[in-house]
This record gives sequence, structure tokens and C-alpha cells, in this order.
Amino acid sequence: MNRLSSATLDRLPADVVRPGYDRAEVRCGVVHLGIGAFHRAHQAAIFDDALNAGDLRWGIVGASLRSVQVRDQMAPQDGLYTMLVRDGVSEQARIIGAVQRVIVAPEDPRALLDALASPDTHIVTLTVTEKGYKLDPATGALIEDDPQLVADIASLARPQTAPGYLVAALAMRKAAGLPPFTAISCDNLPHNGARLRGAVLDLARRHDPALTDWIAERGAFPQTMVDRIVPATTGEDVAALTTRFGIVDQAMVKTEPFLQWVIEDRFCGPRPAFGSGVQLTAAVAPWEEAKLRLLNGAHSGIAYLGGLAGMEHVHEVLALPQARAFVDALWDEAQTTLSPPPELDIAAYRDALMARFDNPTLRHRTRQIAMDGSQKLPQRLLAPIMARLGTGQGIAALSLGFAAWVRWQAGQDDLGQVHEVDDPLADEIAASLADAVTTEERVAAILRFDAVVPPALASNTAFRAALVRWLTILETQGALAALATFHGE
Ligand code: CS2
Repeated sequence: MNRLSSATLDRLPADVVRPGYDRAEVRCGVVHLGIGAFHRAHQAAIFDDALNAGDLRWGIVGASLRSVQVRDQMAPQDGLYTMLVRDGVSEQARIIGAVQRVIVAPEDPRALLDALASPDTHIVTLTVTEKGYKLDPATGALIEDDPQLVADIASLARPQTAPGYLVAALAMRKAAGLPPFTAISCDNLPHNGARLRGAVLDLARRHDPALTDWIAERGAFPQTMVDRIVPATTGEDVAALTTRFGIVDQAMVKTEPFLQWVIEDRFCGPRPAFGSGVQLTAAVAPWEEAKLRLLNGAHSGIAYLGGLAGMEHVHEVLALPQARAFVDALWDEAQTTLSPPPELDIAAYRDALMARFDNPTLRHRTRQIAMDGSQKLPQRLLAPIMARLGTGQGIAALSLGFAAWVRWQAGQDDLGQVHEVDDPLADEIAASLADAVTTEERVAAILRFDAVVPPALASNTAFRAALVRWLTILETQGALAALATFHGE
């Protein structure tokens, strides 16, 4: 069977949207670190819009910092892939041509550094996941004993981390008399721009104070809020597309129609004339907080509670009235902690979110969202919990979401099915829970885990009581029983 490539593009069915520009004329103004499915369905589609609008500066060099998988999927396809947009009823296929090549950084660090230091490169985007910044989730400080970061502190000859690549490449640009690039974190971190800037400056300072000043004065790290639900592609997705196209696409991505990228208007060099889906603004924080606490907070709650109940997909969990009631209760709590931007109508946003979660054709797996909870929950659940406790408000739903994560650490769901706890801190969490015999002791152990729970929250008696209450129900009666307490409220 033929693979999707430049040579087979014209054999696709007529209703498939293709690049409307000459790919041979494209220059790469963007380097992206962490070229997973999310990037391919989000920023890459937006830069592809710019190319389609006739500005050919915005091709992408993609880089994987760890695995060869995406390169091996995309290289035989000349970087082309299908973005399937599923609205729950029908499906639209568009071929994205923005990605010109993919570099596997550990194989060829020099190739990535050269791309980052190229005069054509104006923007560097990152989706390296929360853990890729090497920052403590609770404090945002560099994790100084992380082995890869230790290596980058010692030498940047072969960088190991995302901040390491940026610092090494910025040094090359400075030496070559080039301006810095605009570095845009597109991960669901709180204040992602400031966190990336902090990581880069902190690492630069350990190598070269003059470089640090240059980056601080001339560089730009806009804060962003990114939003699009992009479930991992499955073998069935690829097989179904092969049947439809008669051509194999190993790099396809599937997503929903919704797309939003709110970017702080702070670039230190050229940028495209962004079109639909992109908002430039002076203040991203209110957007980011609303998205992290409403969308992502609910997602994590659904993932752990649904996962504990043995349910595979988000839309299946939300088919349970008690799960919907829980999500509504969580939103009622979280929304009082927000200062939404005037353009954001929270009631309409909540309705739209519920409809997005209900999309039955996305098949978003609870276990995908359950990954890396230690990195996600501080901003999704603990921050609104702290805000509510600070003003004497209840935290029933938010604390159930967190208790469900604690329960998830046991590695077994309510049906006795075993799951892997996929989290960079899994071993440390397991070690701290190992000696805890009672529910109270397990709660105490988690509250001592200060990489996740800030000390001010750990000492709060209302929080401790809520966790003990929920963990007792989860351990003795299960997730469905805990959810049932919200039904009919
Ligand atoms: C999800 C996000 O996996 C997760 O943790 O909550 O990836 C979510 O789908 C996106 O942030 C939506 O924009």
C-alpha cells in the first residue's frame, strides 16, 4: 500500500484539503520542540494557515527530544500528514504541509542547534509537556538534581533538555550577531512564558552572565494559552483512514473543530499575521487560569474517577448523570476563583466545554489524561482549592478530584484491573505511600509530598478532612459511589 507523500498527494479523494502553496518555496521560520500529536493538530495547523495565506516564511522544523517515532512516521511522507477534524457526526480531512523536516535531537544535537541558530528561524514553540521544563511543579524553580539538567549545567556541548537547547542556540545566535528568537511555551503550565524564561535565564546564568543579560534584554517569552483536544492516534484510526484514502498515513492526527491560541503580544522578531483561532492580547493569565481550572481541572477529575470506575473514554464517563453533576459542581467551585477576561462568558464556555467532552468520535482515553498528574494537579485543582479555602468556601468537588488522583496511585481500579502510574514522580510517590497503612496515613503521606502540595495547603485542616473523607469512600465503596454524592444536589 502506498504511503502519503508529495508523490501520492494527487491520488487522495477530491474532498481532502491540500496545501495551497508550493512546499519547495517554504522557508522555516519556526522550530518546534516536542513534535507530538498536539503540535501537529494545533500550532502546525496555524502556521499552515499562514503558508496558505501566502506568507512562505512559516514552515516548521520539528524536533523530538527523545524518541525516533514521529520522525520515522513523517520522514517517509515528506513531512505530510492528515489532520482529521471530527465534530461528532462528520469528519473533515486536511493535509498539513507546514512541517518540512523532523530532527531527533539525541541522534543529531548539532542539526537541532543549527536549525535554532538559523537566520531564518524567528519563533521557537515548545510542547515538551509539563515535566520537560525541569521545573519543580510546586515552586517553579529548576530541579537542580535532575540528571539531564545536571549535565546541561556542566556543559551545553550536547544539550539534554529543552532549556539547554534554547540557551546553547541563543549563545550561537549572539555570537553570530543574530537577534534572539521568540520562544513560546505551548504547555499547560501556569504562567508558561515566565516559567520558560526563568528556566532559560537560570541555566544561562550558570554558563555566561553576558549571555543572560542579552537574553533578558532582547529575548521574548510570551505567555500563551493553548486549547484543542487531541487524543492520541490509535491503530484503528490509521486503519480507518487507510480504508478511506487507499493510502497509508502513519502520522495522522485526530482532533475536534475547536481551536484556540491566546498569545501575549510580545514578540522580539517577525511573526505571521495570525488568522482564525489566534488572539493576541496583553493579558493571557485570565484566559489561562479559566482554561486550566475549568477544562483541564474537569478533565483530570473525569480521568481519575472514570478511570477508577474502569471506564475507557471521557464521553463514556459523562454519559453517567452523576459524573455530569460532579463536573458541574467542580465548575461551580472553580469559577468563583477566576477573574475571567470580559470577552469570556463563563456560562457559555461551560456549555461549550461539556459539548466538547461529549464528542463521541474523539474517543479521548481517560488513561491518556491521567498521565503525569503530579505535574498537572497543582495548577488544575490545588490552586483553586487554595483560593477557595482562603475565602472560607467549600471544596467538595475539587478535593474529590485530588483524592481520586491519590487513589489512582494504588495502581488498581475498582474492578481490580491493574494500571501503570505513568508519572515522572511515580516511584517517589509510591515510596512515600508504602509505609502508610490507614487512609489517614496515606493522606498524611501525600500532604508531606511538597513537590506537589504546597506547605500552606498541606497544613490546612479542612483540606486534610476533605481528603480523608473522599479517600475513605473511594477505598471502601469506589469512584461511582463518590460521584453519586453529587447527583441530585
Ligand atoms: C488534557 C489536555 O491530557 C490532558 O491532561 O487535559 O491535554 C487537554 O486535552 C488540552 O489541554 C485541551 O486543550
